[in-house]
Amino acid sequence: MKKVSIAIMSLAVLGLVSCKDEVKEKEVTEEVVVEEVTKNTTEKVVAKDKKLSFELYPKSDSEAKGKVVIIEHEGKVYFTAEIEGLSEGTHAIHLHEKADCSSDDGKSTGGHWNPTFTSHGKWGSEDGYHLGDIGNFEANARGNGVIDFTTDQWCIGCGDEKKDIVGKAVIVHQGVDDFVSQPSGAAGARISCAAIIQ
Ligand SMILES: [Cu+2]
Ligand SMILES: [Zn+2]
Repeated sequence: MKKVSIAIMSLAVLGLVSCKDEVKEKEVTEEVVVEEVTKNTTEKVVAKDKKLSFELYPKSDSEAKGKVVIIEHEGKVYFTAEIEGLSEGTHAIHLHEKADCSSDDGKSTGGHWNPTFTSHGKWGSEDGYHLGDIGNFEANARGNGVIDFTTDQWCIGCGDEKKDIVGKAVIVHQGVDDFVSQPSGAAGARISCAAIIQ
């Protein structure tokens, strides 16, 4: 009886090992294929790039929702957010310090992500800016807005706390970031929220 169960167990272990190998082989093949395809297109994504995509959910009784895609490619991070259900006009968008969208007003995400302990401001300003200070974008008459943002000052999951955006949140505001008011640009209610989780 014992012998039989040992035989079955070792079969099971063998089965596991060969499954793992198959998965690995598949991954490698896929990487090669994707890279070959990208050589012939303008597409930025190759299999070794880090990519996150997630939803923005309405907060503060708004209808603002959307999709965020973040890709790290050769040392640069490409951030794209597509948002709908906005009021027409200018809205602020930031990274806030905690990936916690649990509260109805989005305040569970804390203040702006500011790992370099500077003052709030316009991205690139000599007077300082938070690493979460993405800025403003426009929503059209139908309430749709898109923002594209690229930087080499972020990373996805690199573990450097002065660069790593994993564990932070994306917040869209009802109002405009004035780039002056401290500590957050007086951008009003937090109307949409997404947690950046790997
Ligand atoms: Cu904000
Ligand atoms: Zn800020």
